[in-house]
Amino acid sequence: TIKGFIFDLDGVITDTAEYHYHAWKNLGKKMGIEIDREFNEKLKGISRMDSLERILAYGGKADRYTDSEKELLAADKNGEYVKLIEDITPADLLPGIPQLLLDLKASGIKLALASASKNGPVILDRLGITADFDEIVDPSLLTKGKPDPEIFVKGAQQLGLEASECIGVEDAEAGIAAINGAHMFSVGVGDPESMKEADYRVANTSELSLQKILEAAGE
Ligand code: G16
Ligand code: MG
Repeated sequence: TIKGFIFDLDGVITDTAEYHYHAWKNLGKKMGIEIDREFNEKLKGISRMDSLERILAYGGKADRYTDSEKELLAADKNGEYVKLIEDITPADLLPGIPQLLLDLKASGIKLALASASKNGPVILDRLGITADFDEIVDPSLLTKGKPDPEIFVKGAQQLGLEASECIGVEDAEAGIAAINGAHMFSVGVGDPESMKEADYRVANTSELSLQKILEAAGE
């Protein structure tokens, strides 16, 4: 039986994926690297420094900057991102998420957050849903980021549950790979092509229904 849901944050609970995109796009411009939406799909769920490395490799500038310059570039991007998330309110919960959280609570299913974002706890607070989560995986303690399963494995451990008792929800290719690698049932939100590895897919969060997900997972 399913006893836990492990959620990605950006692009699933709220649309901060869009803010990450804008902040990376602007940083890319400063470095002479054009970031479009297609390439941005490869950044979703990827940690801040790993994202920067991917962008530099994509722009053919992998060996152009020292480690301390890269730290400054990542801090520059985060500075813009932190400004963009300042105005988040509970109204920024994506459609379908408030109802899903209510249904999960009514069913006694425990919740964990598995976000690669170091800004995750602040965003949950601004959305007013910190108390809904039983556990938050601290991304600074991970040895490997998504697509490695570690963040979802830890989420289940923190909830005191087996992987087979948990469902993971993601909007990123790397995130679905991480859930599948943790041997959990994966729910993918978004473009069918990038979500093709998910066990169950919806086009957007408004289609997320606890009953349908549990049925799809064989409950
Ligand atoms: C998120 C985003 C990524 C971002 C990462 C790190 O992961 O999808 O684009 O690079 O967090 O965020 P920060 O720079 O705030 O630490 P997730 O796992 O919530 O989708
Ligand atoms: Mg995401």
